Amino acid sequence: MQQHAASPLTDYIEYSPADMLERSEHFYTEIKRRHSIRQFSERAVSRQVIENCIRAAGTAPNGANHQPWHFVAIQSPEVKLQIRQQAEQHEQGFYAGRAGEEWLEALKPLGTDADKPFLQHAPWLIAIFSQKTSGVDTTNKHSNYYVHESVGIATGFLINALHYAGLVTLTHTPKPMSFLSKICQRPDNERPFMLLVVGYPAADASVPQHALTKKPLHEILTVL
Ligand code: IYR
Repeated sequence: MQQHAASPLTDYIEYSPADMLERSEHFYTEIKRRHSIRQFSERAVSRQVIENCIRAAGTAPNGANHQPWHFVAIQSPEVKLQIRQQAEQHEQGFYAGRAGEEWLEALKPLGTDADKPFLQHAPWLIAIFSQKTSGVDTTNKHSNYYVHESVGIATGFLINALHYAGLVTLTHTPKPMSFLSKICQRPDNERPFMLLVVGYPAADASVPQHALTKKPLHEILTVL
């Protein structure tokens, strides 16, 4: 390796092979309880919980440690309403035909439509932005690398952290999403990546049966 400033690894924890197996099983059991939820309760969620989950997302591996992301956590009823109205306006065009027949057919088992009440009623929306430029110094002069991969991993960490805390989420990607940049007043070097809806499930929340069927291991795994 090239010369570089480094600190010793002090926080690694080694588990016995038996504990490792148990932990891997436990994690799978935990994460398979995570579902995309579209019916949210209006119950409040504390800002500290959201902040801790964003801290967790910010530890994600990423290109050259430029950390090319920004999170906007929205609890303001006015801003949520604005987001709902604009998202629904775009989604109406999408469902009225812009999506195309094949895409609309693929969405039928999920039961989705242009109506997005959760954008107004869930306690938090987290708008995730990716940064094409910035570098570590945020002077905005440097390129970022593997931006989509990096922000995708950070978003995965965030979804995981929120699930671990006991909250439910929906990954929402209104199309187009550029209205989010304006509403959230984000600079030119940023693009909206995803809108995460966060909160408690409504008492009558449901999961589309279609979404519960996961490909078996032999289909998703090749061991060489
Ligand atoms: N963005 C739309 C459509 C949609 C697209 C996919 I791919 C989904 O998995 C679910 C929905 C919407 O949110 O309704």
